[in-house]
Amino acid sequence: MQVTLDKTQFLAALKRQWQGFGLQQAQDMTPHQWWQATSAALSEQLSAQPAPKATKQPQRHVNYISMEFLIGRLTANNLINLGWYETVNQALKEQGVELADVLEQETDPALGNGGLGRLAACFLDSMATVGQPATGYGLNYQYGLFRQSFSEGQQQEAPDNWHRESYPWFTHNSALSVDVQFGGKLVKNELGTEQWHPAFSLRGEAWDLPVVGYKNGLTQPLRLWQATDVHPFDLTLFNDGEFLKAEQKGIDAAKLTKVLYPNDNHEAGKRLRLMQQYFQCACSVADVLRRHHFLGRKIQDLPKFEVIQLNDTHPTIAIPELLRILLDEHQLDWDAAWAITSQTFAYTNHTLMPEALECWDEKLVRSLLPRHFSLIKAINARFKKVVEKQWPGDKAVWEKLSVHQNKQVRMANLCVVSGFAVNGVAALHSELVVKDLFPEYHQLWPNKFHNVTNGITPRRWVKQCNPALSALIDDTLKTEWVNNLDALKGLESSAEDTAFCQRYQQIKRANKVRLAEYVKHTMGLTLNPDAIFDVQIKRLHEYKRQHLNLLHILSLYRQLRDNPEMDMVPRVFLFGAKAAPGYYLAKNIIYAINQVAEKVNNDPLVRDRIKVVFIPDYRVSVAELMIPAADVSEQISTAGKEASGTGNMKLALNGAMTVGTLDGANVEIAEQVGEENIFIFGNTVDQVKALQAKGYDPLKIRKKDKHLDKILKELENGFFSNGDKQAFSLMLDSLLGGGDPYLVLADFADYCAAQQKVDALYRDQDEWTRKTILNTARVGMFSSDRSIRDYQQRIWQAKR
Ligand code: NBG
Repeated sequence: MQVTLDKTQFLAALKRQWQGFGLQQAQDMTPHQWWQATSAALSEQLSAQPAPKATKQPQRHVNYISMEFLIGRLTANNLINLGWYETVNQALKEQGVELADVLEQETDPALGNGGLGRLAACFLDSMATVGQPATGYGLNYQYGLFRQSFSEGQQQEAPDNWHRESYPWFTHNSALSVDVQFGGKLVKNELGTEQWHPAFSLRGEAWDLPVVGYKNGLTQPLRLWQATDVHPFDLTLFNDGEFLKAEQKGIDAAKLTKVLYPNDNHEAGKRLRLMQQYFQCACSVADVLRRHHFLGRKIQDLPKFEVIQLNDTHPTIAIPELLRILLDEHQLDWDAAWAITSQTFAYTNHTLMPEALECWDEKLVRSLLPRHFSLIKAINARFKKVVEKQWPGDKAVWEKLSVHQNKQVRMANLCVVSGFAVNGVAALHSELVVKDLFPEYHQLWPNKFHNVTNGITPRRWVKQCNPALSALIDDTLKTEWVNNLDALKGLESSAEDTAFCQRYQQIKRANKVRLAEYVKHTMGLTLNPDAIFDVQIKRLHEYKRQHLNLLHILSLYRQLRDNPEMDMVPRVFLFGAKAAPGYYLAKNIIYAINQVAEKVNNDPLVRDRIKVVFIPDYRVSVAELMIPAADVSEQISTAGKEASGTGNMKLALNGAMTVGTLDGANVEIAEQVGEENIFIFGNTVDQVKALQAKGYDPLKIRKKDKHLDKILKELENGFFSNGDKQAFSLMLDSLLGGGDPYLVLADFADYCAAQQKVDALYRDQDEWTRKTILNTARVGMFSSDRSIRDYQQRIWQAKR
């Protein structure tokens, strides 16, 4: 049941806000204060809604623990999901203010790196929408993902202080605080049982954001833990005259949730990171148990009512934490405690990249969490018996499967051994998880392994970011499709309707104009909205191969200079990507793209047929502008490396044609839209494996391909870098001397061929439009509502 907003009450709440700012009238507010006041007033109105009647809960409550929730701006999203947008729009208009302008004032809460964190945000939205009872658990970072700018083409990082202390959607309930212990030692008591004597403790405060279901009256919490000291102010020191030191402990504690680690698909391995992980898990597990006890339920029934979903291995330490509480505080015996634990946890794997699979140094784990380390060893010892039974005397298998090996704790293994379910995030990825990553585990427990293909929320990724397209779909389908995305199938016949095609085309063009205005405003560059907008937006990573895209640009530029009259459809190559600050090769690729952009964009010979634009500080709100404006979606990772991808889904849904490898969810997108409506190129997973097995040599490819050789030479000889021959050496060394681990050169020719097909098709605007409409119509299965229903059926609510 949708809840309604009373305009008079909203205006009264708004008034309380500006009065709180000490102003005489609403009109005295700055634009930012308008956003602040509007959001705070809405937050107040939302909190005042009566809680929906608790249903007799037949389903397990989902506790989704994730180090990252890349939620993006909330005010617009909440207005849409609440169904309050129009009322508030009207109310503000009467005050002479445009809601759309007000919404632009919000700083993105950037509490995640990329796909993994954004997926978590989409899943919360979908769980609230489909009525899956859930709590999201994360950390309330003071600084989100760094802000990116470019200085002479090089990435610069600045801290992202998003002002969590004044973010209007937070509610804080001090009754929910949890104290978390660290360090110290284990002492055996007279009975020989281990007792943990921790060295220090920190307090976790619960800061909640509302996750609003789409027009169903349901709101669930995203609970973000924030660290403070248990005794933030030391009165003894203060009384001794040490005024500055008196607050020192509080300041130290606050360091824990100061900053998000800026790595994507790469483990950080640092002590502070492990502390963050444990802090988050300890707070969250305590919270789950508190709710369980509050409802008067028996501890043995925990798995009947609760499931803890681990978003990648980052929250793995929650497993020994629950076990510890059951053994040490509830005094259960091992079998009882293990039965509960192993039925409560489920684990999602998000990557096969070896450098992203977390392993913790045993010394670190032991010093920070001695009791947990001891429990991990106990889990491992018991598991050894299982392995010994299946593979008697096979040392190699044990070395592979063991949870604790070579002085390392392997988090993924701990998850598989201790959880009741493991899933990958796209069909191909889940197959590789079973075949390449965990084959022996699969042999042991075939029923533990599942696939749940990722999805995206249509609320943010069409309704909110592409209002014109949403209106067209409303007019055409005349039914609610935003929470039933399969309904888009009904648009297939419209692909043959001229009037519809025209409107669809006009909407795309208007979205391109809107993006061009943003680029003009922020970068001073003029874009031609009639050019193909070719978009690659994702973290910067070698395996995602932004440098393959760059080589194609260089190929076109070379051809234009060889043949200045060459007939090509003008193209704007748009990039958005952050590189982890310590990932120098990725930063070198950014630099290379920017240097090429500088040259190409200013070469009169090019006559704007190629434009290269690296939009700085790519983030959710920028994605919301770029995705509706894209004609081409670049999904060009080396086959087998991208677990799923979710940008690919957003772009196809908003009417971009995909140029992609058979990797991750691209495989399923191709199945859905039909091979004739997507540009697939490149080596497949099996071909990649075969190439590498027989000893792939990029230099041979270079030797054979004269055109490619010329392009590479121009990167090497300083043509794009004012004579500096070393400017791109990190990138070039990896491509050439380094053996090209991601097979960029191996896919280059086929990639260029696919791009030629793009050029040819775009000339036939009717055919192009028809195909993009079919993309929109056929990607309904990539709604995250469907992902959540799959989780329910296959994992959370499955019969056990
Ligand atoms: C990322 C994958 C993406 C995938 C998202 C969400 C990590 C560890 N993995 O392909 O690289 O779409 O997870 O599942 O960030």
